[in-house]
Amino acid sequence: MEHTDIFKQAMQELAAVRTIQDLHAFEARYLGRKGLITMGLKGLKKLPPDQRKQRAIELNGLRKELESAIPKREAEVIRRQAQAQAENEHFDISMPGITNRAGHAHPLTLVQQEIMDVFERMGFYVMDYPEAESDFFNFEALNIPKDHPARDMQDTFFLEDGNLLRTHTSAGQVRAMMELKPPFAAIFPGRVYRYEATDASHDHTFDQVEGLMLDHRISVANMLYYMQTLLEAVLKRSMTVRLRPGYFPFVEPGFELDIQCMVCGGKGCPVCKYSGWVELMPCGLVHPNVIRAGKLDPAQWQGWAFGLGMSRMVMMRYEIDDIRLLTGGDLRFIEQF
Ligand code: FA5
Repeated sequence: MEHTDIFKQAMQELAAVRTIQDLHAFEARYLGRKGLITMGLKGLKKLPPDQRKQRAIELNGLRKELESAIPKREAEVIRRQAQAQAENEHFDISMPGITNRAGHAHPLTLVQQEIMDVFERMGFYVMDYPEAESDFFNFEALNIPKDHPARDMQDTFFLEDGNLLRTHTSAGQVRAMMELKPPFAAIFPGRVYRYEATDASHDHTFDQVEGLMLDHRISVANMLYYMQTLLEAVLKRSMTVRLRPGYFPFVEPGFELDIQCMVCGGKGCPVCKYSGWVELMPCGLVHPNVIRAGKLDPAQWQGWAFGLGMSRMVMMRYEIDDIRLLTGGDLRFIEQF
């Protein structure tokens, strides 16, 4: 009989359903708006009156049955799918895991941190200031007027807005005088830029640390003490240095402090240009014109300043034979620290 057939057929089809998609299709086929049961009930009036009641009972019975059987089947299908997935997955507990690579500080950062620690312990203030700087602070305030030949000592990257990339940390000297008010002692580490050809000991982008102390009675001996403390703290071994006269418009007298090349032990190499010496830390007593630019009276205030070539200091400390490795971004090099 037809109604028994449709009931049996529906139950067989439901038992054969293996996926959720098939189950949804099955549900639509029987219970959907155009499904067999819905259409069957709508077509009742076309049946001879004596068959209508029986047919209605069968179809409604089948609908009730399916409405409770479909959710049960759905739960069963989901359970089987999850089971099949779990059986196909392999978990090998002997496989090595994925480790996270821990980063670490760059050698320039390590040395800068040490320098800051040493000076902070001696009561120095650590100052930060802009890398894009005005001509005034980088040159003019440092006793280097526009047409001064000393401008050629440092080739400059000029910016379109009239500023420049600071060529040396000395650019912070007059800022410090204006902001900190003497007496004070400060260091200002920072990146500096020069439009220069590069070689083993020169880069266009490198780091310096400026030291500046302003007080009433300042002497060269006083300055040498701090420079020596710095060198001993960072290089951590005995070293040979030499002090010779040096010219910088913003100091008088001015000196160059050279260190015997630690890469070759003074024998001569590309880092020291085969001279055995590396220029490391020029210094001097602050020129009265610079003190005036800081709106202070040079009759009252004197100062010393040094400009440490920190990138070169890092080279000496770790015996690195090419400065360009420091900012070259080669991880094989950086990972060694
Ligand atoms: C200056 O920059 C002065 N501002 C230093 C100074 C400060 C003098 C305070 C007096 C008082 P100089 O151009 O020589 O000076 O640079 C200072 C140091 O930076 C050098 O001794 C050297 O160690 C380092 N240096 C200079 N040019 C480069 C470069 N292209 N690459 C890497 N290091 C450099």
